Amino acid sequence: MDTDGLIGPARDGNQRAIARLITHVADGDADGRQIVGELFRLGGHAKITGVTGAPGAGKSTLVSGLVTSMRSGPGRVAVVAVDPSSPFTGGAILGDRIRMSEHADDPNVFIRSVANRGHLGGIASSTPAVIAALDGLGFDEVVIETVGVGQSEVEIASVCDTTIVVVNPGWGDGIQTAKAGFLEIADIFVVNKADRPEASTTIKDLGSMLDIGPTTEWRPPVLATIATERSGIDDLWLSINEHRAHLASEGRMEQVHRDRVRHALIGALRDSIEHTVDAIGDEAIEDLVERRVDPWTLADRLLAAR
Ligand SMILES: Nc1nc2c(ncn2[C@@H]2O[C@H](COP(=O)(O)OP(=O)(O)OP(=O)(O)O)[C@@H](O)[C@H]2O)c(=O)[nH]1
Ligand SMILES: [Mg+2]
Repeated sequence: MDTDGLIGPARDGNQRAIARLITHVADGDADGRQIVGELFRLGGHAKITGVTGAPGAGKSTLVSGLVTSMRSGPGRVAVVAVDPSSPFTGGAILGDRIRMSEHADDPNVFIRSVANRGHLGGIASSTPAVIAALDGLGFDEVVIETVGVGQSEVEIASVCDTTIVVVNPGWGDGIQTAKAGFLEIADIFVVNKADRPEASTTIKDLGSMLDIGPTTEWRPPVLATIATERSGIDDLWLSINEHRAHLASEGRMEQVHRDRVRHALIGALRDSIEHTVDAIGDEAIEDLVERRVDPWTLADRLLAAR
Protein backbone atom coordinates (compact mmCIF):
# COMPACT_ATOMS: atom_id res chain seq x y z
CA MET A 1 0.00 0.00 0.00
CA ASP A 2 1.11 3.54 -0.67
CA THR A 3 1.04 4.67 2.92
CA ASP A 4 2.89 7.87 2.05
CA GLY A 5 0.05 8.75 -0.28
CA LEU A 6 -2.30 8.60 2.69
CA ILE A 7 -0.18 10.26 5.35
CA GLY A 8 0.10 13.57 3.48
CA PRO A 9 -3.65 14.07 2.94
CA ALA A 10 -4.38 12.76 6.45
CA ARG A 11 -2.03 15.31 7.97
CA ASP A 12 -3.79 17.96 5.92
CA GLY A 13 -7.05 16.92 7.57
CA ASN A 14 -8.62 14.72 4.88
CA GLN A 15 -11.15 12.74 6.94
CA ARG A 16 -11.29 9.75 4.59
CA ALA A 17 -7.52 9.41 4.57
CA ILE A 18 -7.45 9.66 8.38
CA ALA A 19 -10.17 7.02 8.68
CA ARG A 20 -8.30 4.62 6.38
CA LEU A 21 -5.01 5.11 8.21
CA ILE A 22 -6.60 4.57 11.61
CA THR A 23 -8.32 1.39 10.40
CA HIS A 24 -4.94 -0.10 9.49
CA VAL A 25 -3.40 0.99 12.77
CA ALA A 26 -6.33 -0.35 14.82
CA ASP A 27 -6.14 -3.69 12.96
CA GLY A 28 -2.43 -3.89 13.70
CA ASP A 29 -1.71 -5.20 10.19
CA ALA A 30 1.60 -4.75 8.34
CA ASP A 31 0.49 -1.46 6.76
CA GLY A 32 -0.68 -0.26 10.15
CA ARG A 33 2.71 -0.98 11.69
CA GLN A 34 4.46 0.89 8.92
CA ILE A 35 2.11 3.85 9.27
CA VAL A 36 2.44 4.10 13.03
CA GLY A 37 6.21 3.77 12.69
CA GLU A 38 6.30 6.82 10.45
CA LEU A 39 3.78 8.82 12.43
CA PHE A 40 5.38 8.10 15.79
CA ARG A 41 8.39 10.17 14.85
CA LEU A 42 6.17 13.16 13.99
CA GLY A 43 4.22 13.03 17.26
CA GLY A 44 4.72 13.98 20.87
CA HIS A 45 2.59 17.13 20.81
CA ALA A 46 -1.00 15.98 21.35
CA LYS A 47 -2.70 16.34 24.71
CA ILE A 48 -4.38 13.08 25.64
CA THR A 49 -7.48 12.93 27.80
CA GLY A 50 -9.14 9.72 28.97
CA VAL A 51 -12.79 9.48 29.92
CA THR A 52 -13.84 6.29 31.67
CA GLY A 53 -16.77 5.15 33.76
CA ALA A 54 -19.56 2.62 33.99
CA PRO A 55 -21.67 1.73 30.93
CA GLY A 56 -24.22 4.45 30.26
CA ALA A 57 -22.70 6.94 32.72
CA GLY A 58 -22.92 9.64 30.06
CA LYS A 59 -19.33 9.52 28.83
CA SER A 60 -20.10 10.13 25.14
CA THR A 61 -22.46 12.98 25.91
CA LEU A 62 -19.82 14.50 28.16
CA VAL A 63 -17.09 14.04 25.54
CA SER A 64 -19.24 15.78 22.95
CA GLY A 65 -19.58 18.77 25.26
CA LEU A 66 -15.86 18.72 25.94
CA VAL A 67 -15.08 18.70 22.23
CA THR A 68 -17.02 21.97 21.96
CA SER A 69 -14.72 23.48 24.63
CA MET A 70 -11.64 22.11 22.91
CA ARG A 71 -12.81 23.50 19.57
CA SER A 72 -13.19 27.00 20.97
CA GLY A 73 -9.51 27.29 20.03
CA PRO A 74 -7.93 26.55 16.65
CA GLY A 75 -6.80 23.04 17.56
CA ARG A 76 -7.87 19.80 15.87
CA VAL A 77 -9.62 17.20 18.02
CA ALA A 78 -9.79 13.41 17.68
CA VAL A 79 -12.14 11.21 19.72
CA VAL A 80 -11.63 7.46 20.02
CA ALA A 81 -14.37 5.44 21.68
CA VAL A 82 -13.01 2.02 22.66
CA ASP A 83 -15.54 -0.78 22.90
CA PRO A 84 -18.56 1.47 22.65
CA SER A 85 -21.05 -1.39 22.37
CA SER A 86 -21.76 -1.66 26.06
CA PRO A 87 -24.72 -3.80 27.08
CA PHE A 88 -26.28 -0.74 28.67
CA THR A 89 -26.87 1.25 25.51
CA GLY A 90 -26.79 -1.58 22.98
CA GLY A 91 -25.63 -0.67 19.50
CA ALA A 92 -23.69 2.28 20.72
CA ILE A 93 -21.55 2.95 17.67
CA LEU A 94 -24.61 4.49 16.09
CA GLY A 95 -25.47 6.01 19.46
CA ASP A 96 -22.09 7.71 19.68
CA ARG A 97 -22.58 9.19 16.25
CA ILE A 98 -25.87 10.65 17.36
CA ARG A 99 -24.52 11.87 20.70
CA MET A 100 -21.58 13.53 19.02
CA SER A 101 -23.47 14.56 15.88
CA GLU A 102 -23.09 18.25 16.71
CA HIS A 103 -19.49 17.85 15.50
CA ALA A 104 -20.27 15.83 12.36
CA ASP A 105 -19.75 18.77 10.02
CA ASP A 106 -16.61 20.07 11.69
CA PRO A 107 -13.63 19.11 9.47
CA ASN A 108 -11.32 19.57 12.46
CA VAL A 109 -13.03 16.90 14.54
CA PHE A 110 -12.41 13.21 13.88
CA ILE A 111 -14.53 10.65 15.74
CA ARG A 112 -13.82 6.95 15.67
CA SER A 113 -14.98 3.80 17.42
CA VAL A 114 -12.52 0.96 17.97
CA ALA A 115 -13.62 -2.52 18.98
CA ASN A 116 -12.01 -4.08 22.00
CA ARG A 117 -12.01 -7.69 20.82
CA GLY A 118 -14.33 -9.30 23.24
CA HIS A 119 -13.95 -8.17 26.80
CA LEU A 120 -15.80 -5.39 28.54
CA GLY A 121 -13.71 -2.60 29.93
CA GLY A 122 -10.11 -1.61 29.51
CA ILE A 123 -8.49 -0.42 26.33
CA ALA A 124 -7.88 -2.36 23.15
CA SER A 125 -4.28 -3.49 22.71
CA SER A 126 -4.10 -1.27 19.62
CA THR A 127 -5.07 1.89 21.53
CA PRO A 128 -1.53 3.15 22.21
CA ALA A 129 -0.79 2.81 18.49
CA VAL A 130 -4.01 4.60 17.51
CA ILE A 131 -3.14 7.45 19.88
CA ALA A 132 0.40 7.66 18.52
CA ALA A 133 -0.98 7.79 14.97
CA LEU A 134 -3.46 10.57 15.74
CA ASP A 135 -0.71 12.48 17.54
CA GLY A 136 1.56 12.11 14.50
CA LEU A 137 -1.26 13.25 12.22
CA GLY A 138 -1.18 16.58 14.04
CA PHE A 139 -4.24 16.39 16.26
CA ASP A 140 -3.85 18.78 19.18
CA GLU A 141 -6.33 16.99 21.41
CA VAL A 142 -7.00 13.26 21.56
CA VAL A 143 -9.86 12.05 23.74
CA ILE A 144 -10.21 8.35 24.58
CA GLU A 145 -13.56 7.06 25.85
CA THR A 146 -13.54 3.62 27.48
CA VAL A 147 -16.06 1.65 29.45
CA GLY A 148 -14.61 1.22 32.89
CA VAL A 149 -15.58 -1.57 35.20
CA GLY A 150 -13.22 -0.53 37.95
CA GLN A 151 -10.61 -3.21 37.38
CA SER A 152 -7.66 -3.19 35.03
CA GLU A 153 -8.39 0.48 34.58
CA VAL A 154 -4.81 1.42 35.30
CA GLU A 155 -4.25 0.92 31.60
CA ILE A 156 -6.19 3.93 30.41
CA ALA A 157 -4.32 6.10 32.89
CA SER A 158 -1.03 4.94 31.42
CA VAL A 159 -1.91 6.21 27.93
CA CYS A 160 -3.46 9.55 28.99
CA ASP A 161 -2.17 12.80 30.43
CA THR A 162 -5.41 13.39 32.27
CA THR A 163 -7.89 10.69 33.26
CA ILE A 164 -11.49 11.61 33.99
CA VAL A 165 -13.64 9.12 35.88
CA VAL A 166 -17.37 9.58 35.31
CA VAL A 167 -19.80 8.30 37.92
CA ASN A 168 -23.51 8.84 38.51
CA PRO A 169 -25.50 9.77 41.60
CA GLY A 170 -25.86 6.73 43.85
CA TRP A 171 -22.43 5.45 42.96
CA GLY A 172 -21.51 5.56 46.65
CA ASP A 173 -23.53 2.36 47.07
CA GLY A 174 -21.35 0.49 44.57
CA ILE A 175 -18.89 -2.28 45.24
CA GLN A 176 -15.73 -1.35 47.08
CA THR A 177 -13.20 -2.86 44.66
CA ALA A 178 -14.57 -0.91 41.73
CA LYS A 179 -14.18 2.27 43.71
CA ALA A 180 -10.62 1.45 44.67
CA GLY A 181 -9.67 0.97 41.02
CA PHE A 182 -11.21 4.27 39.99
CA LEU A 183 -9.76 6.18 42.94
CA GLU A 184 -6.32 5.06 41.88
CA ILE A 185 -6.52 6.42 38.35
CA ALA A 186 -8.77 9.51 38.54
CA ASP A 187 -7.19 12.90 37.97
CA ILE A 188 -10.68 14.38 37.89
CA PHE A 189 -13.96 12.94 39.16
CA VAL A 190 -17.17 13.87 37.40
CA VAL A 191 -20.54 13.14 38.94
CA ASN A 192 -22.66 13.24 35.79
CA LYS A 193 -26.47 13.19 35.70
CA ALA A 194 -26.39 15.69 38.54
CA ASP A 195 -30.02 16.46 37.66
CA ARG A 196 -30.87 13.28 39.55
CA PRO A 197 -31.42 13.05 43.29
CA GLU A 198 -28.49 12.05 45.50
CA ALA A 199 -25.94 13.90 43.40
CA SER A 200 -24.77 16.00 46.35
CA THR A 201 -24.49 12.89 48.55
CA THR A 202 -22.31 11.18 45.93
CA ILE A 203 -20.11 14.26 45.63
CA LYS A 204 -19.72 14.36 49.42
CA ASP A 205 -18.97 10.60 49.59
CA LEU A 206 -16.29 10.92 46.95
CA GLY A 207 -14.72 13.80 48.85
CA SER A 208 -14.61 11.69 52.03
CA MET A 209 -13.08 8.78 50.14
CA LEU A 210 -10.36 11.08 48.83
CA ASP A 211 -9.83 12.41 52.35
CA ILE A 212 -9.05 8.97 53.77
CA GLY A 213 -6.90 7.99 50.78
CA PRO A 214 -3.19 8.67 50.47
CA THR A 215 -2.10 12.30 50.25
CA THR A 216 -1.04 13.13 46.71
CA GLU A 217 0.50 16.16 45.01
CA TRP A 218 -2.64 16.54 42.95
CA ARG A 219 -5.97 16.16 44.68
CA PRO A 220 -8.59 15.13 42.13
CA PRO A 221 -11.41 17.67 42.04
CA VAL A 222 -14.97 16.33 42.19
CA LEU A 223 -17.20 18.10 39.69
CA ALA A 224 -20.93 17.91 39.00
CA THR A 225 -22.19 17.89 35.41
CA ILE A 226 -25.41 17.49 33.50
CA ALA A 227 -23.91 16.48 30.19
CA THR A 228 -27.21 16.56 28.31
CA GLU A 229 -27.53 20.28 29.18
CA ARG A 230 -23.80 20.99 28.85
CA SER A 231 -23.91 22.15 32.44
CA GLY A 232 -20.57 22.00 34.28
CA ILE A 233 -18.54 21.30 31.14
CA ASP A 234 -16.74 24.65 31.21
CA ASP A 235 -15.58 23.91 34.77
CA LEU A 236 -14.44 20.48 33.63
CA TRP A 237 -12.39 22.02 30.83
CA LEU A 238 -10.90 24.43 33.37
CA SER A 239 -9.93 21.52 35.64
CA ILE A 240 -8.34 19.66 32.75
CA ASN A 241 -6.21 22.70 32.01
CA GLU A 242 -5.28 23.04 35.68
CA HIS A 243 -4.19 19.41 35.71
CA ARG A 244 -2.10 20.03 32.59
CA ALA A 245 -0.45 23.00 34.28
CA HIS A 246 0.29 20.76 37.25
CA LEU A 247 1.91 18.17 34.94
CA ALA A 248 3.88 20.84 33.14
CA SER A 249 5.46 22.01 36.38
CA GLU A 250 8.53 20.35 37.88
CA GLY A 251 9.13 18.03 34.95
CA ARG A 252 6.18 15.76 35.67
CA MET A 253 5.20 15.67 32.00
CA GLU A 254 8.54 14.15 31.05
CA GLN A 255 7.89 11.30 33.45
CA VAL A 256 4.41 10.83 31.94
CA HIS A 257 5.96 10.59 28.47
CA ARG A 258 8.62 8.14 29.66
CA ASP A 259 6.00 5.93 31.26
CA ARG A 260 3.89 6.11 28.12
CA VAL A 261 6.56 5.01 25.64
CA ARG A 262 7.62 2.27 28.07
CA HIS A 263 4.02 1.08 28.24
CA ALA A 264 3.77 1.14 24.44
CA LEU A 265 6.98 -0.90 24.18
CA ILE A 266 5.64 -3.53 26.57
CA GLY A 267 2.40 -3.69 24.56
CA ALA A 268 4.32 -4.05 21.29
CA LEU A 269 6.44 -6.83 22.76
CA ARG A 270 3.38 -8.61 24.08
CA ASP A 271 1.81 -8.45 20.61
CA SER A 272 4.85 -9.84 18.87
CA ILE A 273 5.21 -12.57 21.48
CA GLU A 274 1.62 -13.59 20.83
CA HIS A 275 2.31 -13.62 17.09
CA THR A 276 5.40 -15.74 17.70
CA VAL A 277 3.48 -18.25 19.78
CA ASP A 278 0.66 -18.36 17.22
CA ALA A 279 3.23 -19.13 14.55
CA ILE A 280 5.16 -21.95 16.25
CA GLY A 281 2.69 -24.57 15.08
CA ASP A 282 1.08 -27.67 16.51
CA GLU A 283 4.31 -29.66 16.62
CA ALA A 284 5.89 -27.39 19.21
CA ILE A 285 2.73 -27.43 21.29
CA GLU A 286 2.75 -31.22 21.03
CA ASP A 287 6.33 -31.25 22.35
CA LEU A 288 5.08 -29.29 25.34
CA VAL A 289 2.09 -31.55 25.90
CA GLU A 290 4.31 -34.61 25.72
CA ARG A 291 6.79 -32.84 27.99
CA ARG A 292 9.67 -33.27 25.57
CA VAL A 293 10.44 -29.63 26.24
CA ASP A 294 9.40 -27.24 28.98
CA PRO A 295 7.79 -23.80 28.34
CA TRP A 296 10.76 -21.93 29.85
CA THR A 297 13.38 -23.54 27.67
CA LEU A 298 11.17 -23.13 24.60
CA ALA A 299 10.63 -19.45 25.45
CA ASP A 300 14.39 -18.91 25.64
CA ARG A 301 14.84 -20.66 22.31
CA LEU A 302 12.11 -18.63 20.61
CA LEU A 303 13.51 -15.35 21.88
CA ALA A 304 17.03 -16.29 20.84
CA ALA A 305 15.76 -17.22 17.36
CA ARG A 306 14.26 -13.76 16.75
N1 LIG B 1 -30.60 12.72 33.03
C1 LIG B 1 -29.42 12.73 32.42
N2 LIG B 1 -29.18 11.87 31.42
C2 LIG B 1 -27.96 11.91 30.83
C3 LIG B 1 -26.96 12.82 31.23
N3 LIG B 1 -25.87 12.60 30.47
C4 LIG B 1 -26.16 11.60 29.63
N4 LIG B 1 -27.43 11.18 29.83
C5 LIG B 1 -28.15 10.11 29.10
O1 LIG B 1 -27.61 8.85 29.49
C6 LIG B 1 -27.65 7.94 28.39
C7 LIG B 1 -26.27 7.37 28.14
O2 LIG B 1 -25.45 8.41 27.67
P1 LIG B 1 -24.09 8.15 26.89
O3 LIG B 1 -23.42 9.45 26.71
O4 LIG B 1 -24.31 7.31 25.70
O5 LIG B 1 -23.33 7.27 27.98
P2 LIG B 1 -21.97 6.44 27.79
O6 LIG B 1 -21.33 6.41 29.13
O7 LIG B 1 -21.17 6.97 26.69
O8 LIG B 1 -22.54 5.01 27.41
P3 LIG B 1 -21.69 3.75 26.85
O9 LIG B 1 -20.67 4.27 25.90
O10 LIG B 1 -22.71 2.89 26.20
O11 LIG B 1 -21.08 3.11 28.07
C8 LIG B 1 -28.21 8.71 27.21
O12 LIG B 1 -29.57 8.45 27.11
C9 LIG B 1 -27.96 10.16 27.60
O13 LIG B 1 -28.87 11.04 27.01
C10 LIG B 1 -27.25 13.74 32.29
O14 LIG B 1 -26.44 14.55 32.72
N5 LIG B 1 -28.51 13.64 32.85
MG1 LIG C 1 -20.36 6.01 24.98
